[in-house]
Amino acid sequence: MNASLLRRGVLAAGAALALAGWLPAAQAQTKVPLRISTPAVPDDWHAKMWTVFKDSLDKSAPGEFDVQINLNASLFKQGAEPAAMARGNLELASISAFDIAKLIPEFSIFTAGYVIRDPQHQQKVFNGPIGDEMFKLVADKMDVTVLSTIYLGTREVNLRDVRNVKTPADLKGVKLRMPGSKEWLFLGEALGATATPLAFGEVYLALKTGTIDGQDNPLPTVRAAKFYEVTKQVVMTHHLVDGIFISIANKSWNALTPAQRQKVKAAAQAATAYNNENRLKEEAQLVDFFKQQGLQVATPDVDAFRKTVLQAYMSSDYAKTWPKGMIDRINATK
Ligand code: KDO
Repeated sequence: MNASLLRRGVLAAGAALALAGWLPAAQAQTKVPLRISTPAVPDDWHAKMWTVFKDSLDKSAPGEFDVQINLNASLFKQGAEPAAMARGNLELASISAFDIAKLIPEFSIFTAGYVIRDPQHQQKVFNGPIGDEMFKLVADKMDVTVLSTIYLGTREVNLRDVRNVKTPADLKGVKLRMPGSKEWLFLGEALGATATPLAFGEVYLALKTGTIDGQDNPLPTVRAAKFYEVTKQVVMTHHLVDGIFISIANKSWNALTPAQRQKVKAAAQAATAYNNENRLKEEAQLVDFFKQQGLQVATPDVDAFRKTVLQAYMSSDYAKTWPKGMIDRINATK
Protein backbone atom coordinates (compact mmCIF):
# COMPACT_ATOMS: atom_id res chain seq x y z
CA MET A 1 0.00 0.00 0.00
CA ASN A 2 1.43 3.41 -0.88
CA ALA A 3 1.76 6.20 1.71
CA SER A 4 -1.25 8.19 0.58
CA LEU A 5 -3.54 5.14 0.60
CA LEU A 6 -2.25 4.24 4.04
CA ARG A 7 -2.88 7.82 5.28
CA ARG A 8 -6.41 7.77 3.86
CA GLY A 9 -7.02 4.45 5.57
CA VAL A 10 -5.84 5.82 8.92
CA LEU A 11 -7.98 8.95 8.53
CA ALA A 12 -11.05 6.88 7.60
CA ALA A 13 -10.48 4.64 10.61
CA GLY A 14 -10.13 7.73 12.85
CA ALA A 15 -13.36 9.21 11.50
CA ALA A 16 -15.19 5.90 12.00
CA LEU A 17 -13.94 5.63 15.60
CA ALA A 18 -14.94 9.26 16.28
CA LEU A 19 -18.40 8.60 14.85
CA ALA A 20 -18.68 5.57 17.06
CA GLY A 21 -17.77 7.85 19.99
CA TRP A 22 -14.49 6.05 20.74
CA LEU A 23 -12.14 8.96 19.93
CA PRO A 24 -12.38 12.50 21.26
CA ALA A 25 -13.71 14.65 18.40
CA ALA A 26 -10.66 16.98 18.51
CA GLN A 27 -8.33 14.11 17.75
CA ALA A 28 -10.27 13.04 14.69
CA GLN A 29 -10.70 16.59 13.36
CA THR A 30 -7.93 18.45 11.59
CA LYS A 31 -6.37 21.19 13.69
CA VAL A 32 -7.33 24.80 13.05
CA PRO A 33 -4.35 26.36 11.24
CA LEU A 34 -3.18 29.67 12.68
CA ARG A 35 -0.50 31.01 10.35
CA ILE A 36 1.39 34.01 11.68
CA SER A 37 3.63 36.32 9.66
CA THR A 38 5.81 39.07 11.13
CA PRO A 39 8.89 41.02 10.03
CA ALA A 40 10.23 40.78 13.61
CA VAL A 41 13.71 39.33 14.09
CA PRO A 42 13.91 36.22 16.35
CA ASP A 43 15.57 38.01 19.27
CA ASP A 44 12.90 40.72 19.48
CA TRP A 45 10.22 40.50 22.18
CA HIS A 46 7.44 40.83 19.63
CA ALA A 47 8.84 37.74 17.86
CA LYS A 48 9.31 35.73 21.06
CA MET A 49 5.80 36.64 22.24
CA TRP A 50 4.37 34.37 19.51
CA THR A 51 5.91 31.37 21.26
CA VAL A 52 4.05 32.49 24.40
CA PHE A 53 0.89 32.65 22.28
CA LYS A 54 1.48 29.14 20.93
CA ASP A 55 2.35 27.68 24.35
CA SER A 56 -0.75 29.24 25.87
CA LEU A 57 -3.00 27.65 23.22
CA ASP A 58 -1.22 24.29 23.37
CA LYS A 59 -2.03 24.29 27.06
CA SER A 60 -5.59 25.63 27.02
CA ALA A 61 -6.68 23.79 23.86
CA PRO A 62 -4.36 20.79 23.36
CA GLY A 63 -4.47 19.43 19.81
CA GLU A 64 -6.98 22.03 18.58
CA PHE A 65 -4.74 24.56 16.86
CA ASP A 66 -1.78 24.35 14.54
CA VAL A 67 0.12 27.58 15.31
CA GLN A 68 2.74 28.32 12.65
CA ILE A 69 5.14 31.17 13.45
CA ASN A 70 6.95 32.81 10.51
CA LEU A 71 9.52 35.45 11.51
CA ASN A 72 11.74 37.79 9.44
CA ALA A 73 8.92 38.48 6.94
CA SER A 74 9.59 34.97 5.59
CA LEU A 75 5.93 34.31 4.75
CA PHE A 76 4.67 37.78 3.72
CA LYS A 77 6.62 40.96 3.26
CA GLN A 78 6.25 43.75 5.79
CA GLY A 79 2.94 45.56 5.31
CA ALA A 80 1.47 42.83 3.07
CA GLU A 81 -0.16 41.03 6.00
CA PRO A 82 -3.62 42.71 5.92
CA ALA A 83 -4.06 41.85 2.22
CA ALA A 84 -2.94 38.26 2.87
CA MET A 85 -5.48 38.02 5.71
CA ALA A 86 -8.23 39.37 3.47
CA ARG A 87 -7.38 36.77 0.80
CA GLY A 88 -7.52 33.96 3.36
CA ASN A 89 -3.79 33.18 3.10
CA LEU A 90 -2.93 34.27 6.64
CA GLU A 91 -4.78 34.03 9.93
CA LEU A 92 -2.81 36.21 12.35
CA ALA A 93 -0.43 39.17 12.28
CA SER A 94 0.63 42.14 14.34
CA ILE A 95 -0.47 45.01 12.14
CA SER A 96 0.58 48.62 12.64
CA ALA A 97 -1.44 51.82 12.74
CA PHE A 98 0.28 52.65 9.44
CA ASP A 99 -1.03 49.44 7.83
CA ILE A 100 -4.52 50.31 9.02
CA ALA A 101 -4.34 53.98 7.98
CA LYS A 102 -3.73 52.94 4.37
CA LEU A 103 -7.28 51.56 4.31
CA ILE A 104 -8.95 53.57 7.07
CA PRO A 105 -7.73 57.18 6.90
CA GLU A 106 -9.25 58.03 10.32
CA PHE A 107 -6.70 55.70 11.88
CA SER A 108 -3.83 57.95 10.72
CA ILE A 109 -4.31 59.85 13.98
CA PHE A 110 -2.25 57.06 15.56
CA THR A 111 0.54 57.42 13.02
CA ALA A 112 1.10 61.05 14.05
CA GLY A 113 4.12 61.83 16.17
CA TYR A 114 3.64 63.05 19.74
CA VAL A 115 -0.09 62.22 19.92
CA ILE A 116 0.26 59.30 22.35
CA ARG A 117 2.18 60.48 25.42
CA ASP A 118 3.71 57.32 26.87
CA PRO A 119 3.19 53.53 27.08
CA GLN A 120 0.58 53.80 29.85
CA HIS A 121 -1.37 56.37 27.84
CA GLN A 122 -1.22 54.07 24.82
CA GLN A 123 -2.70 51.14 26.74
CA LYS A 124 -5.45 53.33 28.26
CA VAL A 125 -6.41 54.74 24.85
CA PHE A 126 -6.56 51.41 23.04
CA ASN A 127 -8.03 49.38 25.90
CA GLY A 128 -10.84 51.91 26.50
CA PRO A 129 -13.77 53.36 24.51
CA ILE A 130 -11.53 54.96 21.86
CA GLY A 131 -9.97 51.58 21.11
CA ASP A 132 -13.42 49.94 20.98
CA GLU A 133 -14.66 52.50 18.43
CA MET A 134 -11.57 52.49 16.26
CA PHE A 135 -11.20 48.69 16.28
CA LYS A 136 -14.85 48.40 15.23
CA LEU A 137 -13.96 50.38 12.11
CA VAL A 138 -11.08 47.95 11.54
CA ALA A 139 -13.38 44.93 11.89
CA ASP A 140 -15.99 46.44 9.56
CA LYS A 141 -13.68 47.78 6.88
CA MET A 142 -10.71 45.41 6.96
CA ASP A 143 -12.45 42.23 8.05
CA VAL A 144 -9.97 41.59 10.87
CA THR A 145 -10.50 41.53 14.62
CA VAL A 146 -7.96 43.26 16.85
CA LEU A 147 -7.23 41.12 19.91
CA SER A 148 -4.72 43.26 21.79
CA THR A 149 -2.32 46.22 21.65
CA ILE A 150 1.40 45.58 21.69
CA TYR A 151 3.74 48.30 22.94
CA LEU A 152 6.41 48.29 20.23
CA GLY A 153 8.43 50.93 22.02
CA THR A 154 9.10 54.63 21.64
CA ARG A 155 10.75 55.51 18.35
CA GLU A 156 14.08 57.38 18.40
CA VAL A 157 16.36 58.57 15.61
CA ASN A 158 19.44 56.38 15.09
CA LEU A 159 22.27 57.77 12.91
CA ARG A 160 25.36 56.37 11.18
CA ASP A 161 27.43 59.42 12.07
CA VAL A 162 27.30 61.73 15.05
CA ARG A 163 25.49 65.01 14.36
CA ASN A 164 24.57 67.88 16.58
CA VAL A 165 20.78 67.45 16.49
CA LYS A 166 18.77 69.81 18.66
CA THR A 167 15.76 70.64 16.47
CA PRO A 168 14.17 69.28 13.26
CA ALA A 169 16.22 71.80 11.25
CA ASP A 170 19.34 69.86 12.25
CA LEU A 171 18.05 66.76 10.42
CA LYS A 172 17.86 68.64 7.11
CA GLY A 173 19.31 66.53 4.30
CA VAL A 174 19.65 63.41 6.47
CA LYS A 175 18.51 60.36 4.51
CA LEU A 176 16.35 58.76 7.16
CA ARG A 177 15.02 55.31 6.35
CA MET A 178 11.32 54.85 7.03
CA PRO A 179 9.11 51.82 6.28
CA GLY A 180 7.64 52.05 2.79
CA SER A 181 4.30 53.84 2.94
CA LYS A 182 3.34 57.47 2.52
CA GLU A 183 2.16 57.71 6.14
CA TRP A 184 5.61 56.65 7.37
CA LEU A 185 7.37 58.97 4.92
CA PHE A 186 5.25 61.86 6.17
CA LEU A 187 6.47 61.20 9.71
CA GLY A 188 10.11 61.18 8.57
CA GLU A 189 9.65 64.46 6.68
CA ALA A 190 7.82 66.01 9.66
CA LEU A 191 10.93 65.24 11.74
CA GLY A 192 12.90 67.42 9.31
CA ALA A 193 14.72 64.60 7.47
CA THR A 194 14.68 63.34 3.89
CA ALA A 195 12.57 60.22 4.32
CA THR A 196 13.75 57.19 2.32
CA PRO A 197 11.50 54.09 2.08
CA LEU A 198 13.04 50.70 2.77
CA ALA A 199 11.81 47.37 4.13
CA PHE A 200 12.91 46.51 7.66
CA GLY A 201 14.96 43.51 6.53
CA GLU A 202 17.17 45.73 4.38
CA VAL A 203 18.00 48.36 6.98
CA TYR A 204 21.10 46.76 8.55
CA LEU A 205 22.94 46.50 5.23
CA ALA A 206 21.84 49.98 4.11
CA LEU A 207 23.25 51.43 7.34
CA LYS A 208 26.44 49.45 6.92
CA THR A 209 27.04 50.52 3.33
CA GLY A 210 25.83 54.09 3.81
CA THR A 211 22.95 54.13 1.33
CA ILE A 212 21.00 55.70 4.20
CA ASP A 213 22.22 58.04 6.97
CA GLY A 214 19.95 56.67 9.66
CA GLN A 215 16.73 54.99 10.67
CA ASP A 216 14.11 55.35 13.38
CA ASN A 217 12.99 52.58 15.70
CA PRO A 218 12.43 51.88 19.37
CA LEU A 219 15.59 51.04 21.34
CA PRO A 220 14.71 47.33 21.86
CA THR A 221 14.53 46.95 18.08
CA VAL A 222 17.83 48.79 17.61
CA ARG A 223 19.29 46.16 19.95
CA ALA A 224 17.52 43.07 18.56
CA ALA A 225 18.22 43.91 14.90
CA LYS A 226 21.79 44.91 15.84
CA PHE A 227 21.53 48.37 14.24
CA TYR A 228 23.84 49.60 17.02
CA GLU A 229 26.67 47.70 15.29
CA VAL A 230 26.41 49.94 12.23
CA THR A 231 25.45 53.32 13.75
CA LYS A 232 27.18 55.81 16.05
CA GLN A 233 24.39 57.84 17.60
CA VAL A 234 20.90 57.67 19.05
CA VAL A 235 18.99 60.95 19.22
CA MET A 236 16.26 60.60 21.85
CA THR A 237 13.46 62.35 19.99
CA HIS A 238 10.74 60.09 21.52
CA HIS A 239 8.71 60.95 18.43
CA LEU A 240 6.29 58.02 18.31
CA VAL A 241 4.99 55.83 21.11
CA ASP A 242 4.52 52.98 18.70
CA GLY A 243 1.97 50.20 18.85
CA ILE A 244 1.10 47.16 16.79
CA PHE A 245 -2.09 45.18 17.08
CA ILE A 246 -2.44 41.41 17.27
CA SER A 247 -5.18 40.78 14.74
CA ILE A 248 -6.98 37.75 13.36
CA ALA A 249 -8.80 37.44 10.03
CA ASN A 250 -12.57 37.59 10.64
CA LYS A 251 -13.11 34.52 8.48
CA SER A 252 -10.99 32.49 10.92
CA TRP A 253 -12.34 34.28 14.01
CA ASN A 254 -15.96 33.67 13.03
CA ALA A 255 -15.28 29.99 12.35
CA LEU A 256 -14.12 29.42 15.95
CA THR A 257 -16.41 28.25 18.72
CA PRO A 258 -17.03 30.75 21.56
CA ALA A 259 -14.74 28.67 23.80
CA GLN A 260 -11.98 28.69 21.18
CA ARG A 261 -12.32 32.45 20.72
CA GLN A 262 -11.92 32.97 24.41
CA LYS A 263 -8.75 30.82 24.42
CA VAL A 264 -7.27 32.60 21.40
CA LYS A 265 -7.99 35.97 23.03
CA ALA A 266 -6.39 34.81 26.30
CA ALA A 267 -3.32 33.59 24.36
CA ALA A 268 -3.03 36.99 22.62
CA GLN A 269 -3.27 38.70 25.99
CA ALA A 270 -0.57 36.47 27.48
CA ALA A 271 1.70 37.24 24.52
CA THR A 272 0.99 40.95 24.88
CA ALA A 273 1.76 40.97 28.61
CA TYR A 274 5.01 39.12 27.94
CA ASN A 275 6.06 41.58 25.24
CA ASN A 276 4.97 44.72 27.05
CA GLU A 277 6.62 43.86 30.36
CA ASN A 278 9.91 42.75 28.83
CA ARG A 279 10.07 45.54 26.30
CA LEU A 280 9.44 48.26 28.88
CA LYS A 281 12.04 46.79 31.20
CA GLU A 282 14.63 46.49 28.46
CA GLU A 283 13.90 49.91 27.00
CA ALA A 284 14.81 51.46 30.35
CA GLN A 285 18.21 49.74 30.35
CA LEU A 286 19.31 50.24 26.79
CA VAL A 287 20.77 53.76 26.95
CA ASP A 288 23.51 52.34 29.17
CA PHE A 289 23.99 49.37 26.87
CA PHE A 290 24.37 51.56 23.77
CA LYS A 291 26.85 53.82 25.57
CA GLN A 292 28.87 50.72 26.48
CA GLN A 293 28.82 49.81 22.79
CA GLY A 294 30.41 53.17 22.02
CA LEU A 295 27.35 55.00 20.73
CA GLN A 296 26.65 58.59 21.59
CA VAL A 297 23.17 59.08 23.09
CA ALA A 298 22.00 62.65 22.52
CA THR A 299 19.14 64.59 24.11
CA PRO A 300 17.61 67.04 21.62
CA ASP A 301 15.08 69.79 22.25
CA VAL A 302 12.10 67.42 22.36
CA ASP A 303 9.64 70.34 22.71
CA ALA A 304 10.91 71.78 19.43
CA PHE A 305 10.43 68.40 17.74
CA ARG A 306 6.96 68.02 19.27
CA LYS A 307 5.86 71.49 18.12
CA THR A 308 7.13 71.08 14.54
CA VAL A 309 5.81 67.55 14.10
CA LEU A 310 2.37 68.32 15.55
CA GLN A 311 2.11 71.42 13.38
CA ALA A 312 2.94 69.38 10.28
CA TYR A 313 0.15 66.91 11.10
CA MET A 314 -2.44 69.46 12.16
CA SER A 315 -2.05 71.37 8.90
CA SER A 316 -2.03 68.20 6.76
CA ASP A 317 -4.84 66.38 4.96
CA TYR A 318 -4.45 63.58 7.50
CA ALA A 319 -5.91 65.73 10.29
CA LYS A 320 -8.99 66.37 8.11
CA THR A 321 -9.83 62.67 8.25
CA TRP A 322 -9.56 62.35 12.04
CA PRO A 323 -12.89 61.79 13.80
CA LYS A 324 -14.27 65.02 15.22
CA GLY A 325 -13.06 65.68 18.76
CA MET A 326 -10.79 62.60 18.74
CA ILE A 327 -7.56 64.45 19.44
CA ASP A 328 -9.15 66.09 22.52
CA ARG A 329 -10.50 62.75 23.70
CA ILE A 330 -7.05 61.16 23.30
CA ASN A 331 -5.44 64.06 25.19
CA ALA A 332 -8.06 63.80 27.94
CA THR A 333 -7.47 60.05 28.43
CA LYS A 334 -5.61 59.69 31.70
C1 KDO B 1 10.09 49.24 11.02
O1 KDO B 1 10.08 48.74 9.90
O2 KDO B 1 10.80 50.19 11.32
C2 KDO B 1 9.12 48.68 12.06
O3 KDO B 1 9.49 49.13 13.35
C3 KDO B 1 7.69 49.15 11.73
C4 KDO B 1 6.68 48.42 12.61
O4 KDO B 1 5.36 48.78 12.24
C5 KDO B 1 6.87 46.91 12.52
O5 KDO B 1 6.51 46.45 11.22
C6 KDO B 1 8.30 46.55 12.84
O6 KDO B 1 9.20 47.27 11.99
C7 KDO B 1 8.62 45.07 12.60
O7 KDO B 1 7.76 44.29 13.37
C8 KDO B 1 10.09 44.73 12.90
O8 KDO B 1 10.43 45.03 14.24
